[in-house]
Amino acid sequence: MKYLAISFLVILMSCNSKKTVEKPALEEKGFPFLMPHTKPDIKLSTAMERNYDAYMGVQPKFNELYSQFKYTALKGLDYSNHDGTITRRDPSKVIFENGKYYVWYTYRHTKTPPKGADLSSETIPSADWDLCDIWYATSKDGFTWEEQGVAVPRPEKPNVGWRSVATSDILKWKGKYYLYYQGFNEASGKRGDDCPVAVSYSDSPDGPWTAFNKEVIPNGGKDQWDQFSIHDPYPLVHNGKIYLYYKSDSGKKGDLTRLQGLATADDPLGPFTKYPQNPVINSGHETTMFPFKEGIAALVIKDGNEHFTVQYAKDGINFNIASITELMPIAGGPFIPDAFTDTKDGRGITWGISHFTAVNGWSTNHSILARFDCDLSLDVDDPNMKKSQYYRKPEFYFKHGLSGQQVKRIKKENEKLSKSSN
Ligand code: AAL
Repeated sequence: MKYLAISFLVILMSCNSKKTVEKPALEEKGFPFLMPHTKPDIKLSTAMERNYDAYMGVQPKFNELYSQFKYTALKGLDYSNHDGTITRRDPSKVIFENGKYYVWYTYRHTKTPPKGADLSSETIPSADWDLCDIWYATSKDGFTWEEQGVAVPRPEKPNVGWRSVATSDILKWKGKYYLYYQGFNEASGKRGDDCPVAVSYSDSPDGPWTAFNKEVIPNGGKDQWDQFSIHDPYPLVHNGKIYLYYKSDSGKKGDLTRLQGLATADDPLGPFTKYPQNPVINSGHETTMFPFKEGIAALVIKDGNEHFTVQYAKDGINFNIASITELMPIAGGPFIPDAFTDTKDGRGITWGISHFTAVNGWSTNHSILARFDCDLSLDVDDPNMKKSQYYRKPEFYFKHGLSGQQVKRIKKENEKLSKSSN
């Protein structure tokens, strides 16, 4: 009986072995039908090498630093029927204190919309961020906001920022709060959008704020990339220091280059040391940064070869493209719970406040704040934010139509072609 069972088992195994069809060897080792999640051990093209080496996932939906962005209009803020006399723009990062969210922003309330540097005066703004103060608002949910009023007013002449204080960002350091902002000492646009960075500090996010009344991030030396403007100050705590990222406009008026630099300090009031190999990001404008894993991630928008990319630097200095996306938040100020914790395990972001400029056209030029949502977080998995196709109706594309000059150029090309064919 025992032998009968053994022989039955042998026959069964041999049948099974006949059933297993030999896997066809990858004849020419071609790329497999199902994309491997780890780099396959076959010869790859440059593009496929990059797909495995440069990104955190083989497709956007697996890439923690890829996301779409969704937008929501804020409730609670008045814009005087969008007549251009009130602007709110360039929001700070969002923090959560005293059971509510806080955001600071550039606030302008002037009798007219901006009229340009030549027509500006003590009451007529040259630009949307001229003759501004820093105001703030609070919220329980991040959608409806209650304006609290002025945080940092323009100081008296000749203190730094007497013409306008704009584009602020918040740092919490050893229990105190610091607002960094652009301090304009002339109307923006006289020479260019020229300003250093100043700072005010407080024991409470509700103030009162004391102005340091000195340039805390000075302009660069003559002919340096940041000689005229230190914009978009953006402090984080990293490697036990204050890492303050900033942008500068360099190059000729009307043909500006925007680059992102870094200055670090052990004390919020400085001295700040600029990174010797500045700029650290070759593109961007109002660049948003946040701790991610052991490094720093950046939302790089609008200007430069690498605009509309999410970038990452393990050391917070050497940035590489981590993903390519679209409809990114403009001047995004995210809610970053670990912005100031000197984390080595940055968890990322899911929402924040951004802005839209030139709302309602240039004659009533002003900006509004809005909320953005995304999934650039290690703690959230929102497949709807990881899609790579945005559908837009044809009308959206037709709004981005040809200029008169482009129509003329095409007409000339057609005439030239028809002449040459006669
Ligand atoms: C913004 C920022 C800075 C510039 C101006 C107001 O988007 O880049 O703040 O100075 O534009």
